[in-house]
Amino acid sequence: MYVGYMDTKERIDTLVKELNRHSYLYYVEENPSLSDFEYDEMYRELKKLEDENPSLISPDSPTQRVGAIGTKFEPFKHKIRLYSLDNSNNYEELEKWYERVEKELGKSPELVCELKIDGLAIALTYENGLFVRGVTRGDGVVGENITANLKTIKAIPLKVFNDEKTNIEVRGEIYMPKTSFEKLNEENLKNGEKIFANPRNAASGSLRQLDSSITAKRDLSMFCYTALFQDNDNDIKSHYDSILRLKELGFKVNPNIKKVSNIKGAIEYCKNWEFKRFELNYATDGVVIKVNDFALQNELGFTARAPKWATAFKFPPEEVNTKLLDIELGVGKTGAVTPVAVLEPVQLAGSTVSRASLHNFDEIKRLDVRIGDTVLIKKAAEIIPKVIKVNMEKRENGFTPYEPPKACPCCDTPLETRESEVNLYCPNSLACPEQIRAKIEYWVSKEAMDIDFVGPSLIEQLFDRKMLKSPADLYKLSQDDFMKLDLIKEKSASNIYNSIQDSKNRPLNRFLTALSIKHVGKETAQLISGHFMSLDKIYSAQIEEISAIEGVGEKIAESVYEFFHSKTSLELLSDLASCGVIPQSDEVIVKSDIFANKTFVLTGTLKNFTRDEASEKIKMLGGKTSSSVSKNTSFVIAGESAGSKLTKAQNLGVIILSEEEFLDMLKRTE
Ligand code: 3BD
Repeated sequence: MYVGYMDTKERIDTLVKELNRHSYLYYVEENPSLSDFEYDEMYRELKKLEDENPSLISPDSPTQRVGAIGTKFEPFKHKIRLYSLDNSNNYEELEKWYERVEKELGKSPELVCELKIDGLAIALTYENGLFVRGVTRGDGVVGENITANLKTIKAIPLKVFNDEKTNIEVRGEIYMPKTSFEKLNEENLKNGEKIFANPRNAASGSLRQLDSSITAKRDLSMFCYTALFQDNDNDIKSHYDSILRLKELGFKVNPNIKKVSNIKGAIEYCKNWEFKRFELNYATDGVVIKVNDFALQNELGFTARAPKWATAFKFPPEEVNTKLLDIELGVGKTGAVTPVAVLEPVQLAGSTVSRASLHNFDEIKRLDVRIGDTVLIKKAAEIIPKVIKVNMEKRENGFTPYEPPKACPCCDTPLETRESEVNLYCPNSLACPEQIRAKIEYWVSKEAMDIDFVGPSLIEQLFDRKMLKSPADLYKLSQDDFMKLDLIKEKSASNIYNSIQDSKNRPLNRFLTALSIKHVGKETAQLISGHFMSLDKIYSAQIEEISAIEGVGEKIAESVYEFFHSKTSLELLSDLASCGVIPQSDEVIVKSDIFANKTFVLTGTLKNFTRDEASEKIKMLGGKTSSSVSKNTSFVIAGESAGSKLTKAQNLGVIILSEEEFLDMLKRTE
């Protein structure tokens, strides 16, 4: 209990310090030190104390990050203007820039290279160590005051570290991590809200909210790249050292900054990052190259709009415009008919692109994509690029709106829509050749039965020669059959044959995945196979039993039940079984080793599990089970009406657990 004023003040100070320290570790260092739960616990305590003692709220308290709702953003004239950056579009221009610098200075200066973050430029002002104002770049002279929104960004410190006297303006780039951007769009799509074209637009849209509680919900972050010290009593003499100082003060700076001795080193840096940048979780569009030494920067000075001591090397764009030549239709393993954009080939992020995803027909309608249009395509996290926008300026009168197909492009069966799904489906799942081919293709894939030597082109050949009509047929083919195909000699025929035969006893979860049951992907298959442990039990399960598995809903359960009660799937399953394709029980995945070297004996009737389920749990946690009690037994779990094993355990002094105690033990491992 904290009764006295001083006690409360001290406690509030401690909580603010601790919470800010953890927030720093989480959002700036990206190296969490506390669980969300522990953080929330402390946050709640602080909030309660502050509510009771409003006069003790400190400006850097984490509770001060969510502010009020504004009516508009006030313009703010920057104390020191924000310059632009000149660009260099290729290495030749970079070399020319450096030559001019060398000529002006009469020597070859050291440079600093940093990734150019594709976000929004802003300026943060700190007075006496406290964050007082954040303003957008605007036109470099006047921006908008968005302090309330910026305060919600946890990577922005409300107070600098250990230096109460710091008066500083920090500039940098606000961005949204790529993964957060994708997640936001997925949710927005579901909720019928705005879809952002790229992380930059998403960050901008999030910062432009008048209600800062909306901004607070968006995952935004900031990399800082300029420090303007208002007090001139510092001894920082170079850009690189100023970045180190920013880091010391608690700001997030990009870790990929590098000093190089000349332009050669800078070009090497650009080449190094041109493709590696795609592995980063934030968008970059180039490299900023700066003369390191402040004295030399001063000597070079500025043009009307940009410093002469810096230049931006632009990466070839990740998004590019090209012409949509056609919309092709594909039929997937579930019968979903999906549109694919056929494009005039263009270079994008290092490769030639001639096809892009259009998702589904709703997407075509939403974007109003028409054949002949110039479209913006982009390489997303997936390998296949997608069409994100139509360039309406290049729209011509003759381009007509796209009409979705009425019939299957493969078997001409009329297409169907399904409740609450956006796709069009070919209902001819048993006879539509494309669907069958796609199912077999999936059967052999890495995620399913993982049959190494069989790929799409082999399947196509077998399929075209009518040697393959279902996955079961794979197991009926001989080595000689494969040698009838183009370019297949004895050695590879034997590899193909063996890799197919080797897949006969794959674990149940893979087998279940490979069946292409509607709504059952890899993860769901794991849940189901982990629960039932055998194909027979899945066969005979009722819908209720399937939907009772955590993570498996009604819709999935119905689909599984339907599959195992349809005549054609039962034929496939019996065909597979007669070929010797018999899945094995999944291996128990050991989640932890807290029961390592512990042997359990189960006795009596348990209320919450079957014996099998209980031993499953024990094995998952690294323990062993045995059927008889000895002095090596670690625990006996005694259920209802336990008999002789319990007595023996009592005689040997083995620890006896009730079912409740065992449950309690399991709970603590979650
Ligand atoms: C970055 C200017 C200087 C201090 C002027 C050399 C133009 C956006 O990662 N350094 C960076 C980045 C941007 C920068 C400078 N260093 N200026 C920099 C920058 N690492 N993105 N920019 N900017 C910031 C801009 N923004 C909007 C409209 C026009 N220009």
